[in-house]
Amino acid sequence: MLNFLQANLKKQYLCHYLKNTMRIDIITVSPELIKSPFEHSIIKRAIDKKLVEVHFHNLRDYAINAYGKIDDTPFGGGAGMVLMIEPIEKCISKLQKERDYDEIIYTTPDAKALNQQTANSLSLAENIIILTGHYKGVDQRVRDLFITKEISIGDYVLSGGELAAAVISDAIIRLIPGVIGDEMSALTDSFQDNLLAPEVYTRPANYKGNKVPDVLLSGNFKKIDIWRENNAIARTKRIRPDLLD
Ligand code: 6GU
Repeated sequence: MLNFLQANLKKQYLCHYLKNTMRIDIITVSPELIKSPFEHSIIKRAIDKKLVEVHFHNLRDYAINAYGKIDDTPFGGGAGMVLMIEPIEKCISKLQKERDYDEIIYTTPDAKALNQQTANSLSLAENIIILTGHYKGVDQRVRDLFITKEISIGDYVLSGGELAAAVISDAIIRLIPGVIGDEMSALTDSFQDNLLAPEVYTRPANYKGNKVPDVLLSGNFKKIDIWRENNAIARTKRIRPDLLD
């Protein structure tokens, strides 16, 4: 945690002086499916402020023939289509000729699940590619030859990796220094210290007899900090005891 805080701070200064912009290239069969999460709220603001650039690449533009062929049936038989290596290699190598990439990520349910630590470390990268899984997956040689990191977003199956790529990008982008106004707010989120966030309340202090804990109205910030810490620990024990192991 401390290492991440230090690295995040360092990036904050470096970005300020060098004016670097993080770049995410998303290679997908359905660019339209994935674009809208980048057009709203915090992520849109990050793009508008030039703290991050997100580029979408339609794999179909790298098809092996004029009919737009990018997938084929699996050798050995079985259901579903497999994305071919050639279009993917063409797209990745075009991007690699333009700049170096820190990671080439593949979204797939058969990988380790994304966690805050992975998001923290990816937020320090300069350029990343995310290849989104689709259909029955990609030819294994793509994973062996080009992919440096495989990420799932949990133990359930989505109909494609596009939503996962949006989730991963969001988790990364909000950590880039300057994206969230109050820097401490991203760094004190649930999971940053393996604890769930404490409960929060706002006005009215009494809603139809349901009262806000007195301590939060006390104005005693030391007591409030202690209450929040204890509340976070109690909630974590109750809801996610695995985080405390
Ligand atoms: Cl990354 N892709 C798909 N298709 N399903 C998922 C996933 C990814 N992560 C969890 N389920």
